[in-house]
Amino acid sequence: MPNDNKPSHKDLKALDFSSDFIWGVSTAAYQIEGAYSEEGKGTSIWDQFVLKKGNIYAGQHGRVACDFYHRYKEDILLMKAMNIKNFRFSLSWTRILPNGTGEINSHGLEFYDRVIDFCLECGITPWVTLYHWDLPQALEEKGGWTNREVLNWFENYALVCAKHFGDRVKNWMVLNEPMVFTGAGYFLGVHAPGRKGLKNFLPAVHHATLCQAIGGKVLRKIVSEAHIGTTFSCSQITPFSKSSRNIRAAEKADALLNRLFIEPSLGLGYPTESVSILKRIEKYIQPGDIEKSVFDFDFIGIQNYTREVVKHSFTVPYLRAKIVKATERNVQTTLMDWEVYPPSIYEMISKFDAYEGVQKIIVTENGSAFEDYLENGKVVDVERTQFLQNYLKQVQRAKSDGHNIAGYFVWTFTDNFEWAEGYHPRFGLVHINFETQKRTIKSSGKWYSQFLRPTVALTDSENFSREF
Ligand code: IFM
Repeated sequence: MPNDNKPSHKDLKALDFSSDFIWGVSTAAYQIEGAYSEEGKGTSIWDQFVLKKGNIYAGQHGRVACDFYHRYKEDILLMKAMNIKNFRFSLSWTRILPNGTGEINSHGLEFYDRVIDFCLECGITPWVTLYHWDLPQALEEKGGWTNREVLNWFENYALVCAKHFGDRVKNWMVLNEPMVFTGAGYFLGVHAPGRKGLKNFLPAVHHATLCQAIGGKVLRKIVSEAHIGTTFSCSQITPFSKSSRNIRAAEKADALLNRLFIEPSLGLGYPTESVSILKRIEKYIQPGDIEKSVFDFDFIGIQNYTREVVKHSFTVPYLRAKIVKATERNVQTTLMDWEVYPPSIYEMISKFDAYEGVQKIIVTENGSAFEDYLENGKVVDVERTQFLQNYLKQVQRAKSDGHNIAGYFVWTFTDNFEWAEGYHPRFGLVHINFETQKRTIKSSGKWYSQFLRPTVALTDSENFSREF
């Protein structure tokens, strides 16, 4: 195994990439905004899911989260002070359309107007994701992603957003990690809406695939000079051993975790030859759907954190393959129990770049959850800085090997609500005390800031802890 985990890249600078390389930070509405029922916002599946005991670590929820709804100015100013020029955030569907369809909530549009306008005023480019997992509960009650009607609901939502924000927002992503919201939300039941089984998963997958293309087409039609992408979770898959059964198990996991959503969008259809159970998706495919799933994305957003080691297993239904947990493999892990494995990001950039039809890749998420240590009012997170440096080194390697990689966004700006895991795994460059909402730039945040603008050090007044 290459020894790429050593923190030996002190000199890495943004300028080593290219002057037009895009650097930013990523977030998502439910994880940061709070204000869950303010100014006409409707209930989303996550507002609902957090209510059930046992769904979220320690009964936590995103009702206040980082209070970004009220503190967006301070957070954007902090980004500016940290030399961050690109901010990826998602729109909350129920802030804009409280019931998913029908009446528009003007307060919702106005909130995002304020965020977008303030970003632009601060010289920060907004990168907007249409859907980062917070489906309107009213639509879930009609079947959510399993109901083919979602094609119309989503098209209408995309249309409202494109028309309203398209004059100022040019960088769009349609979906965030469809494999995660269908897999965790509609197969395993561990994310909202908590549904399980193939009967939910397969229609959800097919409808999300179609919506991915529908959203792209709406944006292309309405937004002049739009730069349109969608984002995929992806991990390098390593067979547990060289046995043919383990290699076969790894191929199946790769098809499911890495290929399921990109391939239909490129006109290649679903990878049913690798995972035969996926053939059952045909039940939900109507004439013309294969063509309707295709869209010429300007970029593909890849979101990489770890790799998976996979072995054959008789006991796992359908797939006959299982992930060997990183905690059982004696490797360095994050607080999510994910292996720290920087070469995975290189492999994923190469893999997605190899598809004919992929025009360009942007890493729209990469980051890590580690324990943060508070020392004399400072937040020291050496492991996160090392993680970012080591992964970035691999991104740089991919770039110098000629892969078409155009940008990189850290997940995430401030600590936030990490879905079923609640607030414990902190991924932020900026620490939040969730009792007081006090923001403190971590040492990783200072490092990123220096990395982005290496000639100017953060002044002491910018090295601040801020109480907003
Ligand atoms: O927090 C999530 C994000 O919402 C989607 N990608 C992975 C992150 C870390 O788990």
